Amino acid sequence: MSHADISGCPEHELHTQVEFATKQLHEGTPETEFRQDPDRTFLRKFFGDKLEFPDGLEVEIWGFEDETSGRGLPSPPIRAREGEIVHVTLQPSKRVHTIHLHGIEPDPRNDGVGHTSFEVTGEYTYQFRANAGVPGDPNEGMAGTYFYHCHVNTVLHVQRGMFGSMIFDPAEGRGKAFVDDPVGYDTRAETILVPYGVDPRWHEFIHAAGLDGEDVGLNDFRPTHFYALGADLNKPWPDTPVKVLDKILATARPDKPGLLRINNAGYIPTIIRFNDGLRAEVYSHDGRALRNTSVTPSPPTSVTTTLLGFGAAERYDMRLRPPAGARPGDQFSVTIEWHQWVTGEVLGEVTVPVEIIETDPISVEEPETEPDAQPGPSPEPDEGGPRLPGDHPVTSSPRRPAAGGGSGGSGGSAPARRRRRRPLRKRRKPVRRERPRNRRDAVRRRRRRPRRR
Ligand SMILES: [Cu+2]
Repeated sequence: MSHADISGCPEHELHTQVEFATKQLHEGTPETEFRQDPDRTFLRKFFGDKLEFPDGLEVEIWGFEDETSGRGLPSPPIRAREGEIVHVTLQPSKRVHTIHLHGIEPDPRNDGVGHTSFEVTGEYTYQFRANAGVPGDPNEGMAGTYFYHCHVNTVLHVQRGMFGSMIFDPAEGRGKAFVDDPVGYDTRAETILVPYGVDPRWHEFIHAAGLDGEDVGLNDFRPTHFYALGADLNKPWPDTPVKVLDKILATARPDKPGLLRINNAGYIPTIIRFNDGLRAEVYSHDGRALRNTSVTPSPPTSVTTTLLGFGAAERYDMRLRPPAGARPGDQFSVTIEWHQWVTGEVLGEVTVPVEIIETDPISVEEPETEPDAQPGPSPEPDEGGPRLPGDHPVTSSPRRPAAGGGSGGSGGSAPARRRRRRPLRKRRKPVRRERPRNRRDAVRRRRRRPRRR
């Protein structure tokens, strides 16, 4: 490494990593070094406000808002594509904060870890390029789900609400989860779930509580209210103050499954169960696709489960796999449990319904199909970016079970809701099937006809 003479170099002009590491700012409003033209820009302004949760809890939340999001929890997502240069501009308001781009590992200036770089007073633009994936390469590619949060007095500021999710798509956009995703997903059924529990006592602390060495109780996190935060990622970010999931969407098509991204924002052990025969095919952990690295190139792999355990800030991405024979309108559910660190006691539980959306016909495993029906229209190719609500109507259920907070029932350590053993069949709809492609295919299909009911 070349010699760097830092004597006389102003603190805001530390050009090399050596200079930066040896004479960094403690706090300030530095320029973004090596600034490039961004492909995506995001503004994150600090706010502090009392927000009301669906169960009536009202606590002061600190968070980030952009030009249009309003003050809400979680903070709006950051979403970009592999290969793009991303700028995230933080305006911390009165006190110092940072944005830590958790799991991305940019250079120290742009990582947002305050005590190893700087805390931001007036404004700073974090810059990074979303690392592009290479098929079969476990060391390249950023497509996946990440967590961004303030890294000043971190445990307190994150609990206060200074967090949001980051999602990176492969270069071509939504529809595939990563560069060589062998399955892809139905973009109409993509959901982010952010488990979060509130310890109301922590929402009374001041900005720097505990930093001077006094014991304010930051070693004692006792959440009493629990939420399935999150949103349907195919719709504009909700404008409700506290965004709780009232449902998660899935499909009945194995070749075009629904996608669930889970980004844990809690501190205590968190268990997620998939109920009623629904299973999670996990293909990514902490923003990295699972791969079989015993061979090169390393093909993608996955693990199918009905149970997932989470630590703080941990992410799992999964394809939702309902049982064979599931149909549009069927309902399943996902249950989040928060466990006491030591005793393992379940402190809180929230169940979110999972709903199967209408999809185009599928040519297998549908015995009640009318054989002469014409195929329906194909789904439009996805151009990336959210669609407007209404573009893709979602089947709603008149017998929807209690939502994970959407109707105000998510708070507190409510008694466990009973899980149905069988999925609830709302209604039966004729499922159209593709025309037989050739005579052999037609014969094969006719043989199945006696199974019709
Ligand atoms: Cu902060």
